[in-house]
Amino acid sequence: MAGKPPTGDPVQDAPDVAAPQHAAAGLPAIAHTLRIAQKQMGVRRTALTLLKVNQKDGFDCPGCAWPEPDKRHAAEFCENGAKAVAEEATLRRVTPDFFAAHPVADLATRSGYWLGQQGRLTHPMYLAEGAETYEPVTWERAFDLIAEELHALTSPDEALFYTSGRTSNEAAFLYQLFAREFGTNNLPDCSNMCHESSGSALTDTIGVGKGSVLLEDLYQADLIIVAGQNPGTNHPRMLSALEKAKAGGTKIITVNPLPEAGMERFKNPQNARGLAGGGTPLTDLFLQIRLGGDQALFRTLGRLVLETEGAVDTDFVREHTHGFEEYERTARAADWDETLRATGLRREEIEEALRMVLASRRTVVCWAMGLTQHKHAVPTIKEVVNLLLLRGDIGRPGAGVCPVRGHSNVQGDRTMGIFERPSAAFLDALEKEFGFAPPREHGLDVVRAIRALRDGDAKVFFAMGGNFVAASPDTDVTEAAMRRARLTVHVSTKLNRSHVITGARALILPTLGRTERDRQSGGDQFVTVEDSMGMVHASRGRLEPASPQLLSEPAIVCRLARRVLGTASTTPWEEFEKDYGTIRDRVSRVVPGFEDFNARVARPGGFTLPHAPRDERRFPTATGKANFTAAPVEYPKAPEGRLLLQTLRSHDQYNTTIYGLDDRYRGIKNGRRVVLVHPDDAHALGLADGTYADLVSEWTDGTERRAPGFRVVHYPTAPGCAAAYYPETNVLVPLDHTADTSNTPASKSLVVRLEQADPA
Ligand SMILES: Nc1nc2c(c(=O)[nH]1)N[C@H]1C(S)=C(S)[C@@H](COP(=O)(O)OP(=O)(O)OC[C@H]3O[C@@H](n4cnc5c(=O)[nH]c(N)nc54)[C@H](O)[C@@H]3O)O[C@H]1N2
Ligand SMILES: Nc1nc2c(c(=O)[nH]1)N[C@H]1C(S)=C(S)[C@@H](COP(=O)(O)OP(=O)(O)OC[C@H]3O[C@@H](n4cnc5c(=O)[nH]c(N)nc54)[C@H](O)[C@@H]3O)O[C@H]1N2
Ligand SMILES: [Mo]
Repeated sequence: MAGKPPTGDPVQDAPDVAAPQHAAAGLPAIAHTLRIAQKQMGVRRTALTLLKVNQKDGFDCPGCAWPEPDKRHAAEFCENGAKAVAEEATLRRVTPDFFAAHPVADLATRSGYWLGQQGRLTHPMYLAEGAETYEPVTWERAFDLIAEELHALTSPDEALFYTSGRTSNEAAFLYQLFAREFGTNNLPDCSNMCHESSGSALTDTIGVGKGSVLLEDLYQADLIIVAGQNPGTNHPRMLSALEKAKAGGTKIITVNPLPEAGMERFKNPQNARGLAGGGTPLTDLFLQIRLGGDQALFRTLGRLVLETEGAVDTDFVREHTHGFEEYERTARAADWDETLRATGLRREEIEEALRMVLASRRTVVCWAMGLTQHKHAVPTIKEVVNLLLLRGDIGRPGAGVCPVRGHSNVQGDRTMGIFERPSAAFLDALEKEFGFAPPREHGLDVVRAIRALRDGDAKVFFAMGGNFVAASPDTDVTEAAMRRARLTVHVSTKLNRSHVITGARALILPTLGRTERDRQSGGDQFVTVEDSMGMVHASRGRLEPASPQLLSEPAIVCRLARRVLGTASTTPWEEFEKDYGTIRDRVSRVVPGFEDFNARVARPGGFTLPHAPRDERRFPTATGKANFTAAPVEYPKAPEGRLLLQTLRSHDQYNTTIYGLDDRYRGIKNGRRVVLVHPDDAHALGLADGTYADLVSEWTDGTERRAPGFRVVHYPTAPGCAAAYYPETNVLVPLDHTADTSNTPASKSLVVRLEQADPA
């Protein structure tokens, strides 16, 4: 069973636990970075590579999607960005000899950590039907095999084309074009598991599914609320922005069940105060909320604003919004008892937050997975919007919504058309530019794609990056579904679990990473990306590719498209492969905001995409106004003797890529199978610190899922709310446990019981 720790693995998961820390970054971060980087890359390559991260002539950091400030430090550099770079620029290699020595059945017993640590993939590899090992294959043969399986399908909708969020704009644009010329909108992506709830909520309420602030706005804000996000680990460069904002007098409210070190105090490695001194305290008010209590919190803040004389921006509400009366009626009925139950907060804490909201003339709300991965994620984010609308805090400097994206180009991929539910306008533009009739019927997202594989309705699974099997919910169901496929194909840089849980036939197609030079017959190429704030800029790799066999992602799509579509396609795939500038010319005619793409991206720093609510207070919604909404308040409840469990990231991982076994800020060392439990809950359950327990999730249909052998850690989380790392706990997330509307797996609120177990 997938929930079991892998056995054939030399890695020993034996957690050591110390007290959590209260500050992030500082000298230990630099020391830790250099240790990991030099282990992977050696000293010289470490220095050369890390100097090029996020520089104007360098490559975009494959870490996170946080934007680069205009004036860059020589090392605009953060610990976890450096780890992401080291992971890609490693000198270790996974060659055909490696595969010959390791049958797939053996690889399937290894941990994701071990697989990733083997190094970069060097050759296209093929696992034939019934074969025990992957064998090297030529690129031509690989494309033939894919074409053969795609042509054998009864309908193009039996194929799935997944994307992870590191793919460049150019590759993403070609990939969706290929899928649609082939005949399907089945373009599930990691966003479906990530910020889909933000996209849904923002599209309905403000008309644009993206954040409405730029870095400058954070510096100008009077108040920044950071809810459901752990930037110290996942967006470390955001801490520099928060530090700068604080220096200008900004106040910060943090809303989180966990006291995360990064939000407590930041020791900026870029300055002396950060390195030697005590650092900057960031959070002014910490609201230690129960999991999923945010909708109730924002609803009550809205109610209190409504009840305060002169607190509502009535001009803005009258001119720019729709649905105020119904919202007002609903919000005024919000009741303290329910709010306190849902949030676990004290009334005085919420009243203190209200005072800070009222004292602020410009408020920004930032959030990430703590808000998006709940059953009621979409209404929760809409409730954030309600509060901002009341105060007129959208579409003016220093104020707005700031969903902080994950993967470095996940936002750009969506802009380029990686979406299973494309707008008619986008399809019309494609049709006009390329002269074919794109399919109009909507395609499958991640959860529906898994169901289609499970039920035999999808037969070919193609992934442009990512680690679908490990990142998706309900590991056992997902793995069984994947094994039913006729063919699974992964365009990848590193070995991962998705390469060893395969369909009848499988291919691994190795590709260039961000850090690597991309040479085509038309000369050296660069690609472009869009960050979390809608800024588009170029990314150029400098390192020699990990192997001469690698093809770039755009080249892979172009060759695949030519082989699969043949003369049926009049798209100039050969020209696209030669010169990515010709792809950008097409993008500029299909995607709004990209006019004159090549010229504008040539400017240092790139350009900012238009955003109607931000730029002109125009709200392209169905009503033509910004919409207040009035959904009933929901929050997750755990029966007696059960806890709510969130699945989250440690400090030493990038999603399913594990860099190491430590979670420094939380005081965890040398192990990942830990469950953080409030001491009162642990005592009530009779679980001493250091005992081992199985995590058993209970689902409404009566089924149970088990992840065995987690070390219980007494931890200052909100009472009733436990935490454990993803992806080890994905086995616990039922496939049907998803957010309403966005269909995002609700990975932050599982009902679990802890069963005492013998130590592993
Ligand atoms: N180093 C590193 N960087 C990364 C990643 C990585 O794995 N490693 N992943 C990237 C990706 S794809 C993404 S999407 C982002 C993820 O960035 P985050 O969203 O910061 O990632 P998580 O670890 O899932 O953390 C969720 C945070 O929300 C809190 N939280 C959980 N539930 C709730 C809730 O109900 N209410 C509130 N208010 N808070 C809650 C948790 O305690 C935790 O602090 O990071 C990106 N950057
Ligand atoms: N339980 C639970 N599940 C979750 C989450 C959670 O919080 N809890 N978070 C969800 C979120 S927010 C996300 S975004 C998803 C992540 O889902 P994915 O994006 O699918 O997963 P990653 O682990 O980021 O993918 C890592 C793999 O990408 C490949 N790769 C890396 N760089 C490149 C590149 O440049 N090109 C190509 N082609 N391949 C590359 C490598 O082979 C590596 O093994 O997981 C989701 N799953
Ligand atoms: Mo994500």
